[in-house]
Amino acid sequence: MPDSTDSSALPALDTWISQVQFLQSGAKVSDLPRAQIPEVAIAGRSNAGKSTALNVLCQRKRLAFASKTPGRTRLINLFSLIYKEQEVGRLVDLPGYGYASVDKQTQAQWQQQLARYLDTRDSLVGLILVTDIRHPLGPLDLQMLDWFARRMRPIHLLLTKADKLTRQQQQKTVSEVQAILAARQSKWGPVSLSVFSGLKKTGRDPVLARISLWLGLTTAIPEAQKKPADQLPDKRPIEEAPAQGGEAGDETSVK
Ligand SMILES: Nc1nc2c(ncn2[C@@H]2O[C@H](COP(=O)(O)OP(=O)(O)OP(=O)(O)O)[C@@H](O)[C@H]2O)c(=O)[nH]1
Ligand SMILES: [Mg+2]
Repeated sequence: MPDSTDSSALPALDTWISQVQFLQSGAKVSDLPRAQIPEVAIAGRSNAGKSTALNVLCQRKRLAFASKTPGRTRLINLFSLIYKEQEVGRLVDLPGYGYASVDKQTQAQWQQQLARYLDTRDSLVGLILVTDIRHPLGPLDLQMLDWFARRMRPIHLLLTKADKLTRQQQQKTVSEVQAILAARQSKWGPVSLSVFSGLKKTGRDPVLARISLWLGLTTAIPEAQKKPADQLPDKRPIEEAPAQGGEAGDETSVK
């Protein structure tokens, strides 16, 4: 944790995010370290590109395991953002939802832990929802948004695999998605969005800006990080997880 007397501003996250370190994996939320450090989680449909996005954001090749086989990430993986030898935030790579090719019991266990993490983790300060720009906001993503919005945490929708579309197609999709977000704003709250490509490594800046904002890294060392976890807002009982099956540059905030 940063020294409480340190009031100096942190340099831009981009200049030190690559210092990120693997912290711990857990099959269950109860296996995770105490919720004392603010966490930004990366969720989305299986194979959407979550682990790749994490690697590219951190400018690291194999920090998180990415694979063309859906269901690659099976654990909740925590990574520490280290600045001047102090842990100032965490990034969390989550298992995907909607992957049908594992047995039902395993699938149910992942989903239960994913839901439990998103629903109860006190230190969760924001969610990056990764969705494939070619078929964004599928039924499961919509369900996730409906469900997660109750936690009143900010959400950033990352339209990834942008390299698969032309610039014009990207813009069309962004407009369509913005219209959906605007129509559901009363339910979901403001959801920001940006376009990304893990392959081309483009679109990092808007996401890093969100992460910085949520972790309070834009100005001085954030007060939120000096508070015990139980002072962070909102803790609600677990409800049913989003069901199986759906899908998920330029900063394009709909705020
Ligand atoms: N063309 C393209 N392929 C991508 C991009 N991002 C990820 N991929 C590919 O999509 C596949 C899945 O990527 P992952 O990052 O493992 O996806 P994930 O969401 O972490 O998947 P699970 O852990 O299984 O839920 C891999 O074959 C990646 O190389 C992208 O921006 N462009
Ligand atoms: Mg993954």
